[in-house]
Amino acid sequence: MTQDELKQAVARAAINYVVDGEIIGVGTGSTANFFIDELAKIKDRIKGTVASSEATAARLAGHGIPVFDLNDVESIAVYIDGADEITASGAMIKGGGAALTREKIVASVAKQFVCIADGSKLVETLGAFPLPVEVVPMARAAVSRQLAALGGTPRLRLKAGSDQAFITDNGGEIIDVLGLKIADPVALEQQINQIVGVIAVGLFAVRGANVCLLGMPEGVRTLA
Ligand code: ABF
Repeated sequence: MTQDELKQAVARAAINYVVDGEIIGVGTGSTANFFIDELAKIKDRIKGTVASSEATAARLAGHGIPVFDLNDVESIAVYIDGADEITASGAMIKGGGAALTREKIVASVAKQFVCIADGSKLVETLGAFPLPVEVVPMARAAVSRQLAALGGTPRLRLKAGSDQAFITDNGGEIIDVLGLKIADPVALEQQINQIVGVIAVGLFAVRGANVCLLGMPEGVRTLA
């Protein structure tokens, strides 16, 4: 099976977690895109969605799936999204797709977080994937110094093919922190959240995934 076929398999399996008549939180990235395409097939069963990025909102709308502003919604039954790395206990690194802040906000409102990923994303210790941290642009250098003091190597994310900083949907910049071995994801998430100028850190451990659907060659493995 190709990596895309593994992503498609977990996207299909995630439909079992969609709650009829409810609002569904939808993530960002290639696995989430496969999920959106599956969701389109049952769109009449749900009330609508809240999107974690402009790109996801556009794809949902393109399928004719209603997209609500989070401010107009009181509850979200389930949030379904991919990850860059996930542990067996559901702690994740997210934000390779630059949507970490909105992903974290939508996930925080959802009753359940279902992570969908191909099996290559399962790790014992988080940190081989550079940890994304979204910052207010004027705080870029100050935050980077503090991230370096935590033992990582901060690198400003650039727009593809340019020497300009990548700008997120929120007007923030992203610092990718290389070389971290994250033994205690909850503690590190809380510590980075304390740095003034940080908008959000791509560690999802305080609120991790409740369920993870992993695409393996032998089938979809469920970690709960
Ligand atoms: C989002 O998309 C992110 O938080 C993560 O960075 C990325 C995973 O992308 P893909 O599904 O393309 O591997 O969920």
